[in-house]
Order: sequence, then structure tokens, then C-alpha cells
Amino acid sequence: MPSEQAKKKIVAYKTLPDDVMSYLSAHAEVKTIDPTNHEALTAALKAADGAIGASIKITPDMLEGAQRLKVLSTISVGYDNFDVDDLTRRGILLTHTPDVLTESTADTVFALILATARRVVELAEWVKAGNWQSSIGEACFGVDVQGKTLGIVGLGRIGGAVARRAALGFRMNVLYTNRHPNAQAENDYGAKRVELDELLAKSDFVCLQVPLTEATRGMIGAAQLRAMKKTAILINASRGPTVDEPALIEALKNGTILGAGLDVFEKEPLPADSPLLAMKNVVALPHIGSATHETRHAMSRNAAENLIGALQGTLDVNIVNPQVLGR
Ligand code: 8YV
Repeated sequence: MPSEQAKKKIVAYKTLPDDVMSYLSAHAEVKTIDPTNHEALTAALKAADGAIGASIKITPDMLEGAQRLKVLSTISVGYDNFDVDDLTRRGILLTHTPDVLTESTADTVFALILATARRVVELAEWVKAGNWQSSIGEACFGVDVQGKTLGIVGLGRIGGAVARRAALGFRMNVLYTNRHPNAQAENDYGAKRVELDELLAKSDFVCLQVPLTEATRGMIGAAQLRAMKKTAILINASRGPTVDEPALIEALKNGTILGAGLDVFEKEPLPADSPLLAMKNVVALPHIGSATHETRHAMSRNAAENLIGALQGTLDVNIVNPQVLGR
């Protein structure tokens, strides 16, 4: 254990599990900051060697004068809360938690597929409201999931785990777009790589699994929604801004598509007056992608180990900008 004097200074801008706090405290001096206190966080970053947290934007101006800062460790796979080029210029390493959340996030995607197709949330509310008075008829029918075509936009780790569930569990045909072919998904799940136009035209479920970048922002707009089947369902558990939300609202109102299962939104928390909340054909979740006790714990642990490893110079995985290390 390092002496108090040699201990690095860490800022935790998210509440961490006790064992993760103990682990960090054994290696560093940890200061916990309420992330809603922007000034306190900015000031703490100026005095820190590293920081760990999630869910808030760390902007370049927050890092002005943070001369000691060497590592930012995000408790998430996505890193759209950071300006990576700016971090690289400043020589600050960014680490993330890509592997530990793959399966639970894929479960969330499948929960949305099943919930929208079978109208689980709408009908459960209908039952709770005392409406189930006789054997149900067509008015309560949904659409099949098994055997249908699933189009996955972006077949990375989570997309691959969704493809596995779809092909092996639900005998679905899997189409996908990706910058590179995914040989495992093609061999093991019969996934077929196509252009986005073909995916949109042929899929019964269109599932977004891309990170948010300048290239993916707004990639599903009015034209793409029109290109989908009228019977298709859009699933988004990636990042809200990949979809043009006003265009989606129009498409859902007009019957351009059948429904949407959404875990992410342009603005989070989703404003209470969002038209999406009044739509029966929408299942809206509060960004629960990775939110299980087990996975969130594993993410915190993983991020803490990333941070300490990076500060000690021993980390060689989970690094977003390895250029900082000259790699
Ligand atoms: C959460 C996520 O947003 O990992 C991601 O990219 O979207 C999530 O798991 C959150 O940052 C977890 O703390």
C-alpha cells in the first residue's frame, strides 16, 4: 500500500459500492463529489490525478488548469460524454467498461422487442385498470417475434449478443450493418451484412446498436422511418440522438411504423410532456440498459481497476485513446 504522501488523488463523481470505494482508497486518496455541483467538480478535477464516474458531460472547459489529471475512467461503455480528441491533446487517458455490460444490455434490448411486439406494458396496465372482463380478442393481439427478421444497425459486442438471442433463441433471421463484417455472427447466427436501405426495407424489428458519434447522430430520420415496413418496430437502447425524435413521433402518430421500444432519448430524463409518453405503441424505459445490481457492480469495479491500473501504468485494455500512451 502506498504511503499517504505518495498516494494519488482521485475524484469519484458517482456513488460507488463500498467494496469498490475500499479498493480505491487502498490505492489513492478519494474525494467524492456530487456531480450536480458543477463548480465543485471542476475545482476537484484541478487537484486530481484521476477521476471516476458516469452520466455527466466532462467538457474541455472543465479541464482547463487540470494539470495533474492523467486518467478519466467512465463507468460505461459509451464515451459520448467526453471530447476524446481534446483529452488526447491534453494527454489524458480515457478508459471505459466495454465487456461487463454486454449481456444485460442485450437482455434489455430483447425485453423491448418482446414488450413492444406483444404489447406487454400496455396490456398489463389495461389489466391493472380492471379492464379484463372477458376472454380477450383481436384488440389485444400483438405480433410474433419468433421467425421474424431482425435488423441490427451496428454489430459490435452488444449487437452480437442481441444477434445470438435472436438467432438461437427465437429463430429470427438477422440482418446487420457494420463498418466491418462480423464473421462470428455470420457463421454462428447466420447474420447477413447488408446496406442500411436493405436492412430498413426488410426488417420487422430495427435495432440500433451504434455509439453516438457525429456520423450516427440523427442517422434514423423521417426518410429512414419511411423506408421501414409499416409493420416494423424500432428499438433503441443505444443513444437517443441517433434518432431524430420529432420525426419518430410523427412516424408513430401517422402509422409510418408500428411501434417503438426506447430506452434512450434525445433528452434524459425524458420530459413528462413528451408525446412519446402518451402513445400506446411506445414502450419507454428510463435508460436501464445495463442497470442490474450485478452488472452495475461489475462496471464500477471494472472502472476502478481501469483507473488504478492506468495511474500505475499497467493498464493495457479498455483504453479509448491509446494514442496518449504512444500506441
Ligand atoms: C449508463 C450506458 O448510461 O454504458 C453505457 O454506455 O449507457 C450505461 O450503462 C451509465 O453510464 C452507467 O453508469
